[in-house]
Amino acid sequence: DQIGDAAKKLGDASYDFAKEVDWNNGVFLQAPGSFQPLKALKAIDKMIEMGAAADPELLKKAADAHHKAIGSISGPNGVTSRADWDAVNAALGRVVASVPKQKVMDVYDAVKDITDPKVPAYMKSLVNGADAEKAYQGFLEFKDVVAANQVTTASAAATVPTGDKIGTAAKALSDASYPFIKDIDWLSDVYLKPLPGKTAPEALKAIDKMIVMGSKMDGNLLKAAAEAHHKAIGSIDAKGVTSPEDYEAVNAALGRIVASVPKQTVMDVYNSMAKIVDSSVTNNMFSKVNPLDALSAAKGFYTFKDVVEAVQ
Ligand code: DGD
Ligand code: CLA
Ligand code: PID
Ligand code: PID
Ligand code: PID
Ligand code: PID
Ligand code: PID
Ligand code: PID
Repeated sequence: DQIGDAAKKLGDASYDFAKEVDWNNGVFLQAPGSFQPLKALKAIDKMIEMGAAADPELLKKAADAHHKAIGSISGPNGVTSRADWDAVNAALGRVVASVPKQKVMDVYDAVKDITDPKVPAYMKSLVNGADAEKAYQGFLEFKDVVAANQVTTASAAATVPTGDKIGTAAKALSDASYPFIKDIDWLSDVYLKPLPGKTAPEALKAIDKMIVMGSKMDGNLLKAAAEAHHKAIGSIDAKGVTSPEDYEAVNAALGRIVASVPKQTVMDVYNSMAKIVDSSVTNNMFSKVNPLDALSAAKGFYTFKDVVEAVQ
C-alpha cells in the first residue's frame, strides 16, 4: 500500500537518526516539562479517544509490529533493525490514517501543552543535528501520504456487554475497593520514578509482554475499555478520583479484556512485572493508604479473578 511504500522512504531518511538516539536513556521516563498531572491526564485522554476511534485490527497489527521490533534490537542504544523500524512506522501510519485528522491534532495540541518548548532542541542536541533534520523532513513527506489515505469520519462506538457475569462481579469488586481508590494519591509524581535498580532493557521485557497481551485481546472489548476510561476521566474530582459508577464500568471492561485472552498470556505479564517491581515498591504504596481499605480491595480482586477465569 501507499503508506507501506512511504514508510520505506521515511526509513531512508530517518534510520541514521534512529541509530543515534539512546533509547535506553532514563530521561524518557520524565515529564517533558514541569510536572502537571491534570494536564498530562488530559493529553492521555486525547490519546485514549484517538485509540478508541482507531481500527482495532490495525491497532493489533501495530502492537505485533512493536513486539517483532523488540525482538530485533541490537547494540548499546537499543535500536531495532532497519526492516522493523520501517514496519513500525508503516503500522503506526495506518493507525493514524484510520482516525479523522482532528483526533490526531487534538493529541498533538494536548501534548504540546505539557511540553516545555526547550525539549525538542535538547533532544536534537543529543544526536547529529543534520540527521534529525533529515528525519523530520522524511516525516513531513510521510504525513502527506497518511493524510491522503485518511478517513474523514470516526468508526462506530464499541458494543458493551450487559448482564454478563463479569459485569455483576465488577459491582462487588468496586464496592470492596472504592475506599482504597479514594485513599490513593493519584496526583503524585511517584509513579514516574524509576524502578529501583532496574534497567531500560529489563523494563522493556515486561512491556513486551503487555504488548503481546494487547495484540491478542478482543478488538471490540479493548475499544470498549478505552471508552470506559475516557468516560471515567470525565468524572474525576479535584483529587483525580472518578465516580463509583465509572470506576465500576472500568473494572468490568478490564475484566472482560482479560477474559478475552488465554490465562498464560496474563500470567506472562504478571510474572515479568514481578521481576522488575520489588517489594520495596509495593510496601511503599501500601504505607500511604489505609491498610484495611487495601486488604478489602485485595480480597475483592481475588474473588473477581475467579469469575474472570471461569469465563476465560
Ligand atoms: C518534537 C516532538 C517530540 C517531543 C517529545 C515530547 C513528547 C513527550 C510525550 C509525553 C507524553 C506522556 C505519555 C507518557 C505517560 C506515562 C504515564 C506513566 O520534537 C513541535 C512543537 C511541539 C512539540 C511538542 C508536541 C509533540 C507532540 C508529539 C506527538 C504526540 C504523541 C506523543 C505520544 C507519547 C506517547 C506515545 C504512546 O512540533 O517536535 C519537534 C517540533 O516541535 C519542531 O517544531 C517544528 C514546527 O512544529 C514546524 O512548524 C516547523 O517549524 C519545524 O521545520 C521546522 O519545526 C523546518 C522547515 O519548515 C521544514 O521544511 C524542514 O526543512 C525542517 O525545518 C528541517 O529541520
Ligand atoms: Mg510508541 C509515539 C516510543 C511502544 C504507539 N512512541 C512514540 C514516540 C516515542 C515512542 C519514540 C513519542 C515521543 C516522540 O514523539 O518522540 N513506543 C515507544 C517505545 C515503545 C513504544 C520505546 C516500546 C515498545 N507505541 C508503542 C506501542 C504502541 C505505540 C506498543 C501501540 C501500537 N507510539 C505510538 C503512537 C505514537 C507513538 C501512535 C506517536 O504518534 C508517537 C510519535 O512518534 O510521534 C511522532 C519523537 C518521535 C520519534 C523519535 C520516533 C518517530 C521518528 C519519526 C518518524 C522521524 C523523526 C522526526 C523528528 C526528528 C522528531 C519528531 C517530531 C514530531 C513532531 C513528529
Ligand atoms: C504544524 C505547523 C504546520 C505544519 C505541520 C504541523 C504539524 C502537526 C503535527 C505534528 C501533528 C502531529 C501529530 C502527532 C500525533 C500523535 C498521536 C499519538 C497518539 C498516541 C496514542 C496512544 C495510545 C494508545 C494505544 C491505543 C489504545 C489507547 C492508548 C485502545 C483501544 C504544527 C507540519 C502540518 C505526532 C493514540 C495506541 C495503545 C492511549 O501543524 O505549519 O508535527 O505531529 O493506550 O487504545 O487500546
Ligand atoms: C499531521 C498533520 C495533519 C495530518 C495528519 C498528521 C500525521 C500524523 C502522524 C503520522 C503521526 C505519525 C506518527 C508516527 C510515529 C512513529 C513512531 C515510531 C516509533 C518507532 C519506534 C521503534 C522502536 C524501537 C522498539 C523499542 C526500543 C527502541 C526501538 C528501547 C527502550 C502531521 C495525517 C493527521 C508514524 C519507537 C519498539 C524496539 C527504536 O498529523 O494535517 O503521519 O505519523 O528499538 O525501546 O530499547
Ligand atoms: C528541532 C528543531 C526543528 C527541526 C527538528 C527538531 C528536533 C527534534 C527532536 C529530535 C525531537 C526528538 C525526540 C526524540 C524522542 C525520543 C523518545 C523516546 C522514547 C523512549 C522511551 C523509552 C523507554 C522506556 C521503557 C519503559 C521504562 C522507561 C523507559 C520503566 C517503568 C529541535 C529536527 C524537528 C529523540 C519511552 C519503554 C523501557 C524510559 O525540532 O527545526 O531531534 O529528537 O526506560 O519504564 O522503567
Ligand atoms: C499467585 C499465587 C497463587 C494465587 C494467585 C496468584 C496471583 C496471580 C496474579 C495476580 C496474576 C495477575 C495478573 C495481572 C495482570 C495484568 C495485566 C495487565 C496488562 C496490561 C496491558 C496493557 C496494555 C496495552 C493496551 C492495549 C495495547 C497494548 C498496550 C493494542 C492492540 C501469585 C492469586 C492465582 C494483574 C495489556 C491495553 C493499551 C501495551 O498466582 O497462589 O495477582 O495478578 O498499550 O494493544 O492497542
Ligand atoms: C489471575 C490469576 C489467573 C487467572 C486470571 C487472573 C486475573 C487477572 C486479572 C483480572 C487482572 C485484572 C485487572 C483489573 C484491573 C482493574 C483496574 C481498575 C482501574 C481503575 C482506574 C480508574 C480510574 C481513574 C481514571 C484515571 C485517574 C484515576 C482514577 C488520575 C491521574 C489473577 C483470570 C488470568 C480488573 C484506574 C481512569 C479516571 C482512579 O490472573 O489464574 O481478573 O482483572 O480516577 O487518574 O487522576
Ligand atoms: C501488600 C501486602 C499484602 C496485602 C496487599 C499489599 C498492598 C499492595 C499495594 C497497595 C499495591 C498498591 C499499588 C498502588 C498503585 C497505584 C498506581 C497508580 C498509578 C498512577 C498513575 C498516574 C499518573 C500520571 C498521569 C500521566 C503523567 C504522569 C502521572 C506525565 C508525562 C504490600 C494489600 C495486597 C496504589 C500512573 C496519568 C497523569 C504520574 O501487597 O499482604 O496497597 O497499593 O501524573 O504523565 O506527566
